[in-house]
Amino acid sequence: MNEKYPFSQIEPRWQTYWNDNGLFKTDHTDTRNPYYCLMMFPYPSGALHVGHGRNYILGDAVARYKKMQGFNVLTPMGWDAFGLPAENAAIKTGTPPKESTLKNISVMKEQLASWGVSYDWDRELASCNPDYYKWTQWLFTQLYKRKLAYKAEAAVNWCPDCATVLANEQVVDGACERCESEVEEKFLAQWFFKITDYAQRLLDDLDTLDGWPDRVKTMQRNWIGRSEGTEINFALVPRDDQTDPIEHVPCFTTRVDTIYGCTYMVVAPEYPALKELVKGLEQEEAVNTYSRNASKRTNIERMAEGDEKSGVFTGRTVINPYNGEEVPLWVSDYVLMGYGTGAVMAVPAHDTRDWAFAKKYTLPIRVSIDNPDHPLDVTTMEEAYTANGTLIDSAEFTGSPNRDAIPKMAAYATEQGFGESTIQFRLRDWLISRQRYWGAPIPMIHCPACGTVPVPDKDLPVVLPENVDFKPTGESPLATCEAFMNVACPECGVDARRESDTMDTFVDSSWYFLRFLNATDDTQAIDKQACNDWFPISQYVGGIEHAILHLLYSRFFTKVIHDLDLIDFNEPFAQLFTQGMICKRNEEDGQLYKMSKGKGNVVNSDELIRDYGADTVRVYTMFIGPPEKDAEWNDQGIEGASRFLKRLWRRVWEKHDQLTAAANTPLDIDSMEPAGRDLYRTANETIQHVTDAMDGAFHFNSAIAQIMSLLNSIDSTGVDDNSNDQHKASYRFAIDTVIRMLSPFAPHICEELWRELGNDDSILRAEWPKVDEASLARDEIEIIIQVNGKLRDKLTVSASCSKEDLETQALALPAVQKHIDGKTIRKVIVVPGKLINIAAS
Ligand code: ANZ
Ligand code: ZN
Repeated sequence: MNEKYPFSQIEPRWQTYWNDNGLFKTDHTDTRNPYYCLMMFPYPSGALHVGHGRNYILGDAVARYKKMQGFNVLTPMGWDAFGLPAENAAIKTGTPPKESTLKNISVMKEQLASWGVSYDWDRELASCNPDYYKWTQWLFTQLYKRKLAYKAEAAVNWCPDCATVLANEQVVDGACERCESEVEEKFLAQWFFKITDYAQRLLDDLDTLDGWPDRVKTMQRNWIGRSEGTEINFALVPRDDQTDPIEHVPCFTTRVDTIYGCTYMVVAPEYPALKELVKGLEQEEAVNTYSRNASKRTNIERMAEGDEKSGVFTGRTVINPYNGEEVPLWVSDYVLMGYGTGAVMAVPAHDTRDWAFAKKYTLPIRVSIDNPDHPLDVTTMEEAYTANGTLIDSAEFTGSPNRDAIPKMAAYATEQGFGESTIQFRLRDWLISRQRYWGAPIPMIHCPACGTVPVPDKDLPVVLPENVDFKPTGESPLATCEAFMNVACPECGVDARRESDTMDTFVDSSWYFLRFLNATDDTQAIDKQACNDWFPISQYVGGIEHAILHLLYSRFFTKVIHDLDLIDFNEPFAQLFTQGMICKRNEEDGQLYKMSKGKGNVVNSDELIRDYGADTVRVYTMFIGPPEKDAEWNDQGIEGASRFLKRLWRRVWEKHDQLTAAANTPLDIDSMEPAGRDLYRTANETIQHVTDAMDGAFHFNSAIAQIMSLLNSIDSTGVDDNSNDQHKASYRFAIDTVIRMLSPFAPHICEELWRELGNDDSILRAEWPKVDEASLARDEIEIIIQVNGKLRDKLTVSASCSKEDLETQALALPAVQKHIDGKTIRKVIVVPGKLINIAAS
């Protein structure tokens, strides 16, 4: 051992040791105390920086901690290797995606190793490998057979820059999530997964996820968007020639209570019957032009409340079934085809968007809910009244509080046969086809005779061909590859064509966590028994940006796979932890930004590890703040972590003789001198606090702070050759405690010191320290002495002082004597360790 902390020697040595000795390999057939700890698998986008590091270091610390607590910990790692980032990078550099992806994977793997982050690499998987996507494709065919995968013409979000379709979830404020170009709407035949069939289950089971952050559950609830409301048929006033394709225009409303205030109706520009409804009318051209233009705007723009409204009168009218009134039918793009029925009963007096529309086109406004405190006056109202109130001018419902009227009015619609209560979900089916190259080919075949036929199991995987021009054109690149496209129909044998679209990468990531239990198994997608033993995942760690997409799709897949009888559980992740981001201040504008290549504020971890060592980087990264919060990276901060580890190193080096001498001394509190006893107690208190901080919300920052302060106590207590054996033993205990508890954060230095102090086995197999309760008792305690409930004195006694003894001592105090003088003692109440109250009168 040398005086200087030689991190660059010890770190690679222990990394090799852990790896060679399989310390992170898990026998999953040993199901005692299973703990499945999973980090969201990364895109292999290139070198990692310290911002990424937080994620993996956090997960690694959890895994190491749980191992020391005696859990059989499973920590696998894989690569979300298909998809746009890899493909766009490949387009930029000209190297084929496969090549660049595999290269990135090996770079990142080395980086993870250099951080001392350890995984069971025997289970490694990459979604772009045929032995993985074979099973993604197989799952697709299973969904197809269950009618949960279907192809349909649909208005889709189209990113002109990426030249591909995007899922709704990938459109952020009307722009492509990846390249930020404005998203357009297109009509194309696309593949969908019927996630809407699972909407209610996805919603209900959120209530069982006690280990998830509330805000993630709320985001999922809002995304699923369940609305209870009423569907009401407005009869179409027929045209003279009776050529209408429909008799009614049904609308969905959550506010049937406002129906007597309905003054017009609006349909979406894409309303299927619309063209027919206006055929031959004077309004025909205006309506058709309007509909064509509306499709250029995104749903988000169209729904925005502040957005300038536009629309046209269709020339048709409909009848409000509650009061028989004829109201005009308009078309406007603030009504969306994808929600409800694509038609809205408009109540400008009580709905903000209807108000804006009615004002713009001077349509009538009629109040049907009054504000009991300030009666409304249409002529002076400045905005819609959206609060609750009492129904007015609403026939037999007049006078009812509006909320109470909703069920009554819905029941009335059912009675009269023109409507009913219904439930709407905002959740749409999941569009999974992509006109891109770097993805799992959709395993379907189009046969001129049989139609669409799934690729039989024996022909899977449908291998993604290499040597394809993968630059996006809007057409699927695979369609240009004749060798790939031509195939015999598996049912009738005639010449057929393969599906040329690939799958959204979110499909790959919706089931990978199941595959870690049988990553190399070529006989089945999922090992049911092993999954049943290990799921739900004990701890899933990832970014909040996945709160909706990945987590919702994974929950959906888990339910489908459950229904396919391939697993027995319904939810994949018992505990979810979403870590905050590492940010860095921009030197020019002083603003904090998320650390990213794009912002040019990346701190390279390789250099830091070279200069300070991985343990220092790890300790700083975990010390930077509560892990669920964003944190600011500060280059000076790392110095503090560095000084701490150097000090620990030096202490063990300096006190090596005393520490070794105490190796086999059994601890005996009673024969410790006060200083040794205090240190022993402090060490035990620290164990308690650190364990609490780790178990709760992974507050590793406060855990590390506690460990640092224990080292301070060690230093102020000190030890030397003249110290007695029990003092040395206490000192050794405190140092051992620091080393054990610090090892999840700074594993290399702790492993080194642990061995240096005479332990033969890895610190990973050491036990997490347990609190010695007996040590927590203070030697001397202060007792409050009251007479008739009033504080009269205090007494310092030994903690083991008996009740009787205490009473005798208290009664002897001059201050007590003074107050009981001449009185009779009625009762003495002793609250052990706290107070004595003497009742005297
Ligand atoms: C009349 C009404 C009066 C409404 C009122 C609201 C307030 P949530 O809660 O999100 O489900 N709506 C229905 N279908 C629509 C569509 N396809 N596009 C745009 N808007 C649509 O919203 C339900 C409400 O949104 C419905 O209730 C309907 O307007 C509107 F004072 O009906 B309401
Ligand atoms: Zn056929």
